[in-house]
Amino acid sequence: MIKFIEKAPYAPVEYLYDVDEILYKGKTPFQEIMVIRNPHYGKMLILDDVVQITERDEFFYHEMLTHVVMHAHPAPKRVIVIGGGDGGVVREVLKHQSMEKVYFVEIDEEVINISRKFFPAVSSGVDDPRVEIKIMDGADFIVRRKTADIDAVIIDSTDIIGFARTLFTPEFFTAVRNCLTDQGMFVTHTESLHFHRDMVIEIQEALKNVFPLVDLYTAAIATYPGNWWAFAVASKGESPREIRSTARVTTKYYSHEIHQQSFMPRGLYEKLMKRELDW
Ligand code: AG3
Repeated sequence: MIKFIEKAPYAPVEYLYDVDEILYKGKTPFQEIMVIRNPHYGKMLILDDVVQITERDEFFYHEMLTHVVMHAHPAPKRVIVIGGGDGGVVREVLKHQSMEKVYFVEIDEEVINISRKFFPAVSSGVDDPRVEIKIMDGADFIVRRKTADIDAVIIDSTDIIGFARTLFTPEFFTAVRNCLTDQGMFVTHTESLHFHRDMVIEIQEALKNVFPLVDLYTAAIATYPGNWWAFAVASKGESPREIRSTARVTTKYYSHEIHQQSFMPRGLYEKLMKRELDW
């Protein structure tokens, strides 16, 4: 049987997947795109040899990346999604009836096209009339915006290397803050607490230089290295731990209870930030 090996960025491990079939392989100016089928996970989208989504478990990541900030806001209307060309976050954002406008900013148009073809259940929202697709660098899009009218900015980038790095600079975080409303929320994935702990801490610290309130929640993602995946969330003062939205969305994993349980207990968070965890 053919195998696919992910050499996890910044982690001393490799993940070996059985491959039933290679469905697509192609190159864009930005990266190599591959779609394979695995007996358990179903179709898998792979960019530069790194697993991005699988049919079987994508909803854990997309729901947890999207719904925490979308429920911490009373009624989000205008959202910017950066990256996530597969459309998973856009699909989740559109479940909120308050939504009027989604700016979907993806640097590589091919990821959107391939996802439309191979992952229609994930990209189902990208052609919704409320969605405006922008094919460009997300950092440029944010820096050029001059109005503070966005309720949530959601970063769904590839790993924090290569071209995704521009989305993790102090300048970028400042530009994000400037385009958010007073109740606006920012969220990004920040890799794994096991393998990338320094990065998790550094992003928390960088956000604290820009935002009055910064917090961290986690979710278990089977196909990402380290599996215990961390999300950084920042706001101008409103706590993301609180649920303010009255929206009723249909999800497979996210719930209000999971929202509250996903945040890192304060004691553990303090220890993490002081670099005192001994594991
Ligand atoms: N974005 C985060 C992918 C990180 C995966 N890392 C890894 N496998 N080493 C996923 C995009 C899904 N919309």
